[in-house]
Amino acid sequence: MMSSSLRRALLERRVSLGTWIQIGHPAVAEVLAGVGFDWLCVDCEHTDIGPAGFAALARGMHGRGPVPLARVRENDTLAIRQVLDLGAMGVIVPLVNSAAEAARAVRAAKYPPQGVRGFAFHRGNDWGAGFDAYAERANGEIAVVVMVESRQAVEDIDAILAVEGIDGVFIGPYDLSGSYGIPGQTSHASVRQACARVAEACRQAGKSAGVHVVLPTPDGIRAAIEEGFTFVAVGVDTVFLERAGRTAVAAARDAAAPGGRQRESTP
Ligand code: 3PY
Ligand code: MG
Repeated sequence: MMSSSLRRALLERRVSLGTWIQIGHPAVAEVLAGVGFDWLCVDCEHTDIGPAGFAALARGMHGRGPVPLARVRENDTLAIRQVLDLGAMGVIVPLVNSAAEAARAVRAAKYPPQGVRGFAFHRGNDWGAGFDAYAERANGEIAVVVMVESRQAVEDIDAILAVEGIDGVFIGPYDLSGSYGIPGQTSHASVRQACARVAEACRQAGKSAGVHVVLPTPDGIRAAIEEGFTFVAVGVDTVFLERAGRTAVAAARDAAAPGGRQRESTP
């Protein structure tokens, strides 16, 4: 998917599927960039992935298809500017609780006059070789998505969505459940109601409704899309690795067992 088409897909509320990278090695980006996701989001909030790690992952994705996104470590001007300069074509900003905080994220991500992002030569504009073209397109192509992860954000959802420059919101189900006093109970009725409220507000505002299906199942993805979510993060690299590892070891032990038993019973 082209980065310009990701922002368009968000605003047209077309379904896009991505996943989450928490392992800061470029091989992970190279592998996941080849499996068919529309976008890959590097998690700089809950990992040790800093700017250099993000750049290495973005290089791993380069030219392979998915749009590179970053979940920045916090709603901070420098954190947002750095990942954009390093090649992110969208930011996902955690823990945004109000319209004022959403406006702050937009300002950091947009060049003047809409925002305060500084101009420079950087990886995103081919170290200056593509300065003019990048400067002209950046505000229109870079996606700004803020995370709804608290009861307060759910209550303020209409005001958050009304902020110009916000292309969509993205629910972090774990923080959201924590905010309702039931950490980890992402299927609890209060969390489900909050998700439904956010999805409906996005539909009315004509902006993208995003959600992270951290432990993905076909039913979970189908339910999210039926609920109105259009920007869906499917799993996490670590979850894929853990699941595949368990499946492989279970299969290997199964395959090894008869032979083992046979060997033991052979005189
Ligand atoms: C959460 O569930 O809080 C998240 O941030 C998932 O990405
Ligand atoms: Mg979170």
